[in-house]
Amino acid sequence: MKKRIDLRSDTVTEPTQEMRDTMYTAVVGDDVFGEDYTVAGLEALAAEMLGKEEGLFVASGTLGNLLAVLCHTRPGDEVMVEKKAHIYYFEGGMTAVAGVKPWITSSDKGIIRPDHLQSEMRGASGLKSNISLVCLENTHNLWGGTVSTAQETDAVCDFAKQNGMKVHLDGARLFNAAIALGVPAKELTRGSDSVMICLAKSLCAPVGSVLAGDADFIRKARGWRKILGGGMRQSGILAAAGEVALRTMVDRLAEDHDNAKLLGKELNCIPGIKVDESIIHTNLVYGLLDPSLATPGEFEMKLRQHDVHIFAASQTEVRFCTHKDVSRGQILEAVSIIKQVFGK
Ligand code: TLP
Repeated sequence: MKKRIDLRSDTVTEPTQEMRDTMYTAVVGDDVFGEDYTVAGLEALAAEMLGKEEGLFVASGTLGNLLAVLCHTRPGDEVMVEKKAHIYYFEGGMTAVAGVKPWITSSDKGIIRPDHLQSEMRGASGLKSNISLVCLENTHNLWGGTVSTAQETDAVCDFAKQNGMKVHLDGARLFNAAIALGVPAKELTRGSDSVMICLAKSLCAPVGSVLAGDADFIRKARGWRKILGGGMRQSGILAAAGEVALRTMVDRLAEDHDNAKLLGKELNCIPGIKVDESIIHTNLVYGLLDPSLATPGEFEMKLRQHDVHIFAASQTEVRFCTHKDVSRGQILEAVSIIKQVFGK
């Protein structure tokens, strides 16, 4: 049977056999009572890899980001976010739950520098800034999986600290950034007060994210997690897969990045699709469609009929995401189907 080629997101990845086996035999307890040692093991491993004191296992990246905002701010505060940041663009919790006001900053393709923050530092009233938190994103999803280096992150964290602001890093795909740069992930988190990483994206675990920071921050985040109904019981079943993800799935990300470069190059040869290959360093590829070829919605629908799945990301762009469950051969097959369907 022909296998579907699913390039919508790395969230579609299936757990590995080792993850399934480890889940089956995981030792579990009631995590709300602090008795699930598999969860505790995952949290400790993640904290160690991220250079933070403690970690907290949460159901999703969205929840991890929201807990960070709740812990770092008070209602009425302003939070500096990049205009296409996932936490602002797709997640509603910042305003709906935390009661803070997003304060938008520009960036250089998702990479924020101190001068970007500096130019936005005046508060909403035009008087003293009320900004208590800066949110970063690495890799930056909507800008094409762009990568901020350790130096770029340090610079913006130093600036925030000097101006009395905390920094939270949305690292849903932080390990992709670390592999692309060839540095340990903890170099990219050393200046931030907190970081969220996703286990269920490119690392292929079935569920979950980890929020990490100092012990006091995690104590508060644990309290907020309970208030929001995010306390889980025998969640070691899920954490077991997450631990395998952190141990075994990081180094292989280079393969996804190579496949993304190949895909970007091939797509660029198709008339009507424009890809900025210079920004492909990780596993995301965005293609700008000429309206005469198709709208992103039409592009998505037509390819679906051939069992190739992509994501209409905006009115003008489509997104392709490479991951463990799409081989190099399938990338080439997808390109050949796109040529067949949209070739003139
Ligand atoms: N991103 C998903 C969906 O939004 C479509 C994707 O496929 O890219 N931060 C970043 C940078 C993300 O990309 C995502 C998910 C999240 C946070 C939220 O994670 P989840 O889905 O676990 O809540």
